[in-house]
Amino acid sequence: AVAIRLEDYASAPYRIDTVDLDIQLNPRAATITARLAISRQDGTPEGTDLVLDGDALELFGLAIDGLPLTQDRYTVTPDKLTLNEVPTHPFVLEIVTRINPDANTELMGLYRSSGTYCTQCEAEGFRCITYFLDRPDVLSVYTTRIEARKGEAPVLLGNGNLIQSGDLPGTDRHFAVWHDPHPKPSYLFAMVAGDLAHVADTFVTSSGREVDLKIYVEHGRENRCAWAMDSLKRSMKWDEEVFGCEYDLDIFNIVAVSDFNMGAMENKGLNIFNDKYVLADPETATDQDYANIEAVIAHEYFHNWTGNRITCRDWFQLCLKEGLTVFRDQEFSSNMRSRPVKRISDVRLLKSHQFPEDAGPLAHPVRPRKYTEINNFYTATVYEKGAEVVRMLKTLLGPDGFRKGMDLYFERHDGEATTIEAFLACFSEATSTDLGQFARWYEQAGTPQVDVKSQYNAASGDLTLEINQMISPLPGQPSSDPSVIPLRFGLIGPNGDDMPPSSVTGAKVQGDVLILEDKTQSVTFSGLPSKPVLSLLRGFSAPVQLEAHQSADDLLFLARQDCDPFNRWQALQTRATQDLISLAAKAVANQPLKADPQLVDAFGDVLTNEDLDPAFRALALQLPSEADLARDTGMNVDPDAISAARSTLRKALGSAHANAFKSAMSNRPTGTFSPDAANAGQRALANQALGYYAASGENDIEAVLTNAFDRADNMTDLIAALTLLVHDGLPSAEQRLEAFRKRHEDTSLAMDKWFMVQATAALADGLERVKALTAHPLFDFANPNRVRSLVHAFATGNPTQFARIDGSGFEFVADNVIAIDQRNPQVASRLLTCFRSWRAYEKTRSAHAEAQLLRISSAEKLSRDSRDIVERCLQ
Ligand code: B3K
Ligand code: ZN
Repeated sequence: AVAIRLEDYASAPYRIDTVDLDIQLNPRAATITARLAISRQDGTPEGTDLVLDGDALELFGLAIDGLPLTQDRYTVTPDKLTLNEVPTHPFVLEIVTRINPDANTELMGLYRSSGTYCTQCEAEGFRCITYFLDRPDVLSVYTTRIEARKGEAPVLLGNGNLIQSGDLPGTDRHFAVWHDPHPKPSYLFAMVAGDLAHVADTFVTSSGREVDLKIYVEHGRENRCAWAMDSLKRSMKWDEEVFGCEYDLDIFNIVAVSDFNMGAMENKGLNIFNDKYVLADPETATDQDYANIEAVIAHEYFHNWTGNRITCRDWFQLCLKEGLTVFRDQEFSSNMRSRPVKRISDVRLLKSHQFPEDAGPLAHPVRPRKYTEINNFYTATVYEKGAEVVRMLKTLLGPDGFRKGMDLYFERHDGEATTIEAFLACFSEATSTDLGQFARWYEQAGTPQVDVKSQYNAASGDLTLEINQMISPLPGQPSSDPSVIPLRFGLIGPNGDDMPPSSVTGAKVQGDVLILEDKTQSVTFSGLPSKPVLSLLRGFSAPVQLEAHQSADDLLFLARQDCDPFNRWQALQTRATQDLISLAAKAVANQPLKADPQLVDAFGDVLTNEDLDPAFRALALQLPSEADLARDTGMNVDPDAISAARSTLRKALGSAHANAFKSAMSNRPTGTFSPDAANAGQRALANQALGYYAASGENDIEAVLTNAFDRADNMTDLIAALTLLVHDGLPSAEQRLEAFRKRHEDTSLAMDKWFMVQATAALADGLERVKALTAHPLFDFANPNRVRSLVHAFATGNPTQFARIDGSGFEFVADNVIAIDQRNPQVASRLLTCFRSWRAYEKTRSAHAEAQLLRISSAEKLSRDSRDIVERCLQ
């Protein structure tokens, strides 16, 4: 496959001002007639060929201004339709194509999910429906006529507003015509047709327009939409209040489908969602599910301005809409919930997903410069690191400067397909700031490592920091230039209060933020009467890996005293990570393992500190994951040793604080279930405590867990108890798994959890259990959620079984990649990324992993998606 490069960008030679689609739906043969109003762009020479994109289409008709084209006027290849002798004046091109929705297993373009016709066009799915200039800088006004059998699809939905509908007399068919007045790229096109129920509500915008809101679901699921609807209304209000963005159509529709390659899709006025991010009730959804629904509903809604009104010029600019929109949804959730808790959760996600990506063979800049398959670039780097870059911009410019830049961006680029340069120029002009060096955050891959050594001079009262930044060499990036790093700091005095320095030299300072710009910098704080404890990178003010060389005592001091909640959390994590990594090294050397008693005490303090928010305590009690520890170990990773280290500390904590955990685990919210942050936080702490009690060695553990399972009245508590029973391999696990299955077998999203609990059990026969589950009657390779809940969950959430020393875990996942790739390349290539850190394993495991990657790469008929990932992994 050929690489597409940013430097080769050229605008399209033709424009398509309007698109009229007529879609005749039938399960195995849908006929699409597209009428495209085409004209030459200024500067395009007369006679330039018109080259349209297509993907596995059957062409049934081709006409220009009503006259059928003779065969010599065009050529068709599997992915292109080329017209020659193109009229010099504007013309209408009519194209008739036929596709088979039922045979579409890739879930790109037009397909059916449980009988409902739906579409997915981002990034390049529109070309699976008709021939088109399928690129984001071609903006057109769409009118869509949909026709289907009335019994099969009583509901017909398109983008924009419904302008006409009716029955076709003498037939069993009916139709609807939708018109979207906003010019949009083809990737935002959508249609849905099916037998769906809906819930309805309204929202009055700031200028007083009433918008009809509807959420469409399969019949019988209407009572699980309330939270999604509530989240939508809160998002609409928030975007008006915080960004001045008002909704711009009279209708906003959401459709939930059960077969979807990713989370959701922001099609103009017609968002299509994986039902996992819509459906919730206390019986089947966890608190985390509720929080995710709130965030994804907001994210897709926010795209209406950042993505749809202003879109990307080309796919290299993906972070222009994604990073910015993730930042916006993170801010929304922070306002709805606890800001520190949200920040800690987001940073956990960044470090566990993005940092490893950025340190291995799949590393790429936030704005990549080349790709062979764009679907492989919907990554944690583009999304999550992209959001961090926007957050740093806000830190550097301040809230007012940031808002000025955003306002200018909306004003200047509304209705355009634009670039990162244009985005940054708005901030630069609005605040008169040079962002030249800042732009490197978009250009360079890799996580900057920031090393800080400090020295206090008691005689002068000076504290001097020697600060170094660097990015380790990466494939294709042997060297790098220094980044602008906003480093939020505090200097904490012995009583726990921040000590303000009288002056700072050696770096720019804005309030409590040091702005690092050079590879090495020496920064001096003066006027400090005693030696402070340094609190650096407060709030995780930049996506860097900080090494501040702090003593164990200083870290424990910060964990207890820092006024910045993020750093309080981070200090204990750092301290625990150090201890766990040294325990793992002992495990490798077959030495006895014993947890550090000081650390055990520090965790006890968090548990019993009633001044802290329960949600914060729940997070602070959570040990770094095995994947986090593997990442921080660097090379020669032995997952068994890491697991042994982690269970040693868990047991030590459980037994040292068994009584405190026992009382915390029974402190649950009472009364009617509410998914709000306060109630969810209380449940999180109680279940975290239950988990530690399960590790305490007390003799009533099994009774405590079965009791927790049996009396749980919501999914959060139920799945927490079930997870512990299964993961600890307790005898009553099987019976409770069976009870769960009986209760929830008709609820697919709940059964995903049942599969996932078993997939992530680190038991000696974990792999055999997962293999057996692939033959379970409820397992279905065609359903992406089910595949993710079993195979993907195993590969990413069961590190010891995935990386079994005999290589059988890798082999199982590789078998699945190869099999799934035949039907759904996007799901397969995503699964394949679980091998990306293969070189970091100790040599036996890395050899097994390499063998599997080589086997995948030599498989016959590998998709472009999987081929791209496997080749980059092996490079
Ligand atoms: N924009 C979509 C993602 C599309 C993925 C295409 N492979 C959802 C989102 O980020 O909001
Ligand atoms: Zn998005």
